[in-house]
Amino acid sequence: MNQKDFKPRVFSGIQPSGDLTLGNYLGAIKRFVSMQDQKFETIFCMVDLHAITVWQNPTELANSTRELCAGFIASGLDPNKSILFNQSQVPEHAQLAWIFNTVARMGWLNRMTQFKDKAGKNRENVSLALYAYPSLMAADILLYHATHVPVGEDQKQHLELTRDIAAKFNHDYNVDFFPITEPVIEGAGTRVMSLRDGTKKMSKSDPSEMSRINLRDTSEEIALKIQKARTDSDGLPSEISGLKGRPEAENLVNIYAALSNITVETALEDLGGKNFASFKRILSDLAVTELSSISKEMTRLMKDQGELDKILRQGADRAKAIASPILKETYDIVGMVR
Ligand code: AQP
Repeated sequence: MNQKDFKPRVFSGIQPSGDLTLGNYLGAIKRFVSMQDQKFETIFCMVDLHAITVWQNPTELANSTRELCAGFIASGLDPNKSILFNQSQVPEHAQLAWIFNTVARMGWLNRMTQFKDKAGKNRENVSLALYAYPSLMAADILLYHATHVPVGEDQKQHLELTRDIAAKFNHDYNVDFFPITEPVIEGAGTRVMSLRDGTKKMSKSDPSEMSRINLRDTSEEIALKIQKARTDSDGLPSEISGLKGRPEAENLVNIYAALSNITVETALEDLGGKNFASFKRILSDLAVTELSSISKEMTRLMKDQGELDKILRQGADRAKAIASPILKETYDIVGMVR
């Protein structure tokens, strides 16, 4: 089956499940902004239906959704250029996810490492929705016939599943309807690790506050967390090979490169030979400069919740205008009478 020409369209989402981290910023938002300014049509979603796959306090969920919207805008996403909305305002996401639940195989979902990590030993007690999460994620993307999905490295397996679902749907119904999406996982920021353990992902839900930098941290908190970040006893190498087997050092260099918009190679040309104390001072100045302006702007935007809600509603209307005909056509293909 030949792939027809799908329009280059970017879709990505973030869960309003807590404070945004430097991982979300470098792995996702900063890259969303750069794609917004390229040739793509861009759609970015606050995926509240995903967030409730684990328990969320309703008041905090609403607040986190608005705060995420403020974070998007403060980081440079422009609601006039990109479509910004929250997922639950476009019910077509859940409708397409149900169709995809019939396409995805249990064996595929059983292999998802994010489910295994999040469920841990509590497998019998987690929600059914947490298990079905990747099928909803496939629906988020394919509902817009998105061709490119910028995400962090941790989402790679879910994107492969999205491709499998699209291919199986197209095959089963003998159509060329859903595009085979390209994951966009490039640059130094796609895998930001915990500041306490360089082998663990930096995550909103890590119980240790010192493991992550939040976008809303004060300058003092950012500086303290970087100063206390775990390192080893060697200095910084001038070449990438010198970072091998040193996950904490590698992580801090990656963060430096991603914040400076340079490659790790170029970063090491500047940093090689420095000790961690002086490198951490440079890194913390860099992080404070970039994040404090975002945080200030978020505080300003959060004062006008009516305006944020309006942006989300208008974004949802624009999203629905794309999604609704694609869902209708899907229903026709499947044989639903309407
Ligand atoms: N540490 C990270 N490094 C690079 N990218 C990251 N992303 C998340 N953490 C990192 C990227 O951010 C986007 C949105 O992620 P999400 O909030 O929807 O879900 P998540 O990946 O589960 O993020 P968290 O912080 O780990 O949330 P919790 O703790 O609630 O599960 C994605 O593109 C992701 O790759």
